[in-house]
Amino acid sequence: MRSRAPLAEVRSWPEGIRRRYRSLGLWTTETFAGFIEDRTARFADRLAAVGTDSLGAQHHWTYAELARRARGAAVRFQEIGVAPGDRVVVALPNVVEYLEAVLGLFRLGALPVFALPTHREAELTQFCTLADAAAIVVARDPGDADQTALLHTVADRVAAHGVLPPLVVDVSDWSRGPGSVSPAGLPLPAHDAEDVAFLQVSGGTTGVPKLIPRTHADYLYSVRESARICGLDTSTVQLVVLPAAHNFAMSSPGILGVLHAGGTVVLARDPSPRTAFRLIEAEGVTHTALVPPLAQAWVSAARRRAPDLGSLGVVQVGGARLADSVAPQLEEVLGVRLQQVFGMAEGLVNYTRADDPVHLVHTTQGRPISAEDEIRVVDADDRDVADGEEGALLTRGPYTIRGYYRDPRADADCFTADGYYRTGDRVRRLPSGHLVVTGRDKDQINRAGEKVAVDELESVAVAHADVLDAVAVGVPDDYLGERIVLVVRTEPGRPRPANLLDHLRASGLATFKIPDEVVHLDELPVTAVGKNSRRDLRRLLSAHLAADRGDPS
Ligand code: OOB
Repeated sequence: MRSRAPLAEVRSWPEGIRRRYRSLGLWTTETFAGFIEDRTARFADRLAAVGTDSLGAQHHWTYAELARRARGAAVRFQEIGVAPGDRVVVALPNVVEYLEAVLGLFRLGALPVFALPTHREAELTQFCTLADAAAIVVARDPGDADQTALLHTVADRVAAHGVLPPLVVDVSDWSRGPGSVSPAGLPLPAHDAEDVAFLQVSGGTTGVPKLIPRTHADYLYSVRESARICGLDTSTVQLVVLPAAHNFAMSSPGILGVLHAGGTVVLARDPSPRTAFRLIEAEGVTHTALVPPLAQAWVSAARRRAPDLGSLGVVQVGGARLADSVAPQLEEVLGVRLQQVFGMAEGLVNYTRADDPVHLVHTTQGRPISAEDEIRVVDADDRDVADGEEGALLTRGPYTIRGYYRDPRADADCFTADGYYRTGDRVRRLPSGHLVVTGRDKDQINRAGEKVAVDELESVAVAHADVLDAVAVGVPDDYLGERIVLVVRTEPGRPRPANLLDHLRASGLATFKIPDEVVHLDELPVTAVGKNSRRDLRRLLSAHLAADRGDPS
């Protein structure tokens, strides 16, 4: 039988820099397994988590219960053959078993690979193959034939890459069963805190999403600092409406920040204002994190319904640019303090601070977590620009990766020779250190905070027999920030491919990558060297769409 490969080598920080982070006390010897044991013992009787399981039953778990379940999950994984060091793809919605499974994997010493529940065959195959995953964890819906087919397809595609297909672990059996065993003696995994603890997925600028290796030491540093900056303590009740596996919901300060501080995590199964407002009232929620479109949806729903949001103190907004005009409305209508968050799964996270002047909170995306975060804003030749001027954002620091997982080409493109990560974002830095996000260099669409690599979508579109060429562009949208418009060129005189959207769906792309609109053109604008010109296309589309709306030109 073929066996799983050990974790591949990852590009790490130079030894001198590692020593510096250790000696400054930023990196400690704490590992995730130790973190879980320590916090669950320290806060044993406090309420840790509230949410529904995948079959719809409500749960309220104390920290002691969470510890028992994490150990139980660790044993379940161990019994089916998952070993410390193995990678396990987690593809779960915001159900309580997510916490059970993830903490269980950490407790065992296996490495979660954090997929999103909206990822489909294309992405899941990529993650399982690249990570050589021992298992994939899902909440199986017995009535959903598509999901069963999807898991078979993933197994087949992974096998076609010469990799052992992952075992499928169905967490919906967990709540149905008699409850898991509680082995007191489960040993702590023998990990070094500077080992990789898990893999997260990048939004991706080229091809399918890349995997991001994060270590215990770097990530737990960002968790502790985030919890401190955001003022979390045992009285914090954090509502999680964004996908739990996204970096924002996980650690900015997110679920892990709350567990670090001894507060309560409330998982919302869906992000609608109706569900969220009900949970805020019922559970006395104090904090939550939203992407800009949700923030806007909450503001308009709150105007209509006047819910009781009295307990809610802070609403964080991040993942995409919040319009300056929405910021004051949000504070006024929801009766909360806004905190802007500009982060990335690769590392760097910026927060506006509680004592920042209002205009900075309303118009900037915050400043970095750490004095050790190195920020450069550069021109096209990588020369630093002056504060206040726009440029490309480069960064390195104690919790920003130095390389992706098994992707040397992406490493060459996305990191400078001296280890700075090229974020692909355009920013202005103010003298106070606050960053204003002004745009983006990367070929990516940010649809409601979800990132879509344009070339991934385009390559699937051109695989359709009747499509000669395709270009995906993000078109400004009042609600989504950007919506996905796919422009296709077809053979003149031939009928337009009617089933293009079906073709895209059938290819197994994540649901959020499916275009909002398809536009057919006989010719695509090209640059001087004959490449498709996204800029001209964007301009052409804006004019086209403005004309459709009847806007004055
Ligand atoms: C967060 O992480 P990712 O990895 O999904 O996406 C990172 C990218 C950034 O490079 C930037 O392009 C965009 O998302 N972004 C923002 C933003 N926050 C993220 N663009 C403008 N304004 C903002 N406030 O999205 C993420 C990770 C941790 C915390 C928060 C967000």
